[in-house]
Amino acid sequence: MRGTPRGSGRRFAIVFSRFNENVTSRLLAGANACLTQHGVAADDVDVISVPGAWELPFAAKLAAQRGRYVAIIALGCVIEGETRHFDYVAGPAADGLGRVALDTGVPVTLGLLTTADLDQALARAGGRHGNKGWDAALAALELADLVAGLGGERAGP
Ligand code: INI
Repeated sequence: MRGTPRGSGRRFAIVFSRFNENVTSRLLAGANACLTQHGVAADDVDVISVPGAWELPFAAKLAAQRGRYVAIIALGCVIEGETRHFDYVAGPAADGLGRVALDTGVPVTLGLLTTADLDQALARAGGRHGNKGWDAALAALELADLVAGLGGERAGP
């Protein structure tokens, strides 16, 4: 089985980190463009903004607990600096987002860039390596359809 990215009538949340906003705003544009192109109405997308990637799992959990979204798209950008802050933010943010999906049953897709420098990040936010916001939105569309097909059916007790 494979989900089809059908967006019409489906409601999505985007959890959006403002840290490195010159990059994350491009991820957001990519995610929104992908959802629109696949039939999602603008009114069916809620953008929940948080200060940094560290806060993404918490916001994603709040969104999942609302029970109104078929999937959640997480967008952020962690750039390696001179300190070990990167290690304490990037891995836990990604792990936390995965845990939210498994704990709540609502798909959470990962549009979290973890790069060595700004150039690498921009290249993946609408540059020569595509747009990871678009990719995360496409994965959310597919997973939402998979949930509708697999999760919505119960064979028996
Ligand atoms: N948050 C990011 O999203 N990206 C970063 O590169 C980053 N760096 O490098 O520090 C970052 N830190 C902030 C963190 O996510 C929290 O918002 C902050 O620690 C407050 O809890």
